[in-house]
Amino acid sequence: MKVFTRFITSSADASKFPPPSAPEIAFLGRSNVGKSSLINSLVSNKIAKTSNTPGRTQTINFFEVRWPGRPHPDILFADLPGYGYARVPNAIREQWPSFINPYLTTRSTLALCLCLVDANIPPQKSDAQLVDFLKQTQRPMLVVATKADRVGTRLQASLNALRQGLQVDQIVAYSAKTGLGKEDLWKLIREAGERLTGELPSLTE
Ligand SMILES: Nc1nc2c(ncn2[C@@H]2O[C@H](COP(=O)(O)OP(=O)(O)OP(=O)(O)O)[C@@H](O)[C@H]2O)c(=O)[nH]1
Ligand SMILES: [Mg+2]
Repeated sequence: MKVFTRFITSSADASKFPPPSAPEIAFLGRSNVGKSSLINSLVSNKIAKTSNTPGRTQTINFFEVRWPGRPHPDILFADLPGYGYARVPNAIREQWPSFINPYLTTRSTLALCLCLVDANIPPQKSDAQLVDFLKQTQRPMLVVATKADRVGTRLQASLNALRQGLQVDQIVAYSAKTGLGKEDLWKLIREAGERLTGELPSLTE
């Protein structure tokens, strides 16, 4: 079954975020790790702009996701600007504390923070910092290892290294190219949404 997706708004200013409504899933991670590609893969639609140029997404882009036949959005996706890329202009790096930290700490409908890390590279300090920050905020969080299609036979070893380096119990391996992990991740997203709102309709009906 296909979900309906629609871009809602793009904002760099906490006062202009859409009013909290459906449970929200935040996509976080270093520039170029595959945040926008992951959103597109989940909804089978090229709705979020992807690019080979790191730092392309510079505001929080909100998308609504609606199951067929439902009157209101079931879930919102928030595509956040990437961090940790040296060539991202200072102005953007400085925005992190001013609007991303408040978003992560105060957004009432934030149901799950997906922390994306590249499955092909060892744990990075900036990723560990984000994971630690989210642990402190006590927001529900899940690490997703992206671009798993490129890792080949080293995947398990790579996931173990990430789990250890980031000090987390669970990592979902994902490939926007092959769809690996898509079913598992949707299940975890739905469960996170349901913790806020009660039961969501089945996607496989
Ligand atoms: N092989 C492979 N390439 C991927 C995958 N996901 C993303 N990419 C590629 O990685 C690059 C960056 O992807 P984006 O989705 O734009 O990354 P982003 O995290 O949104 O980047 P910023 O918005 O700049 O922070 C693009 O060239 C994608 O095609 C994947 O699962 N497999
Ligand atoms: Mg992006």
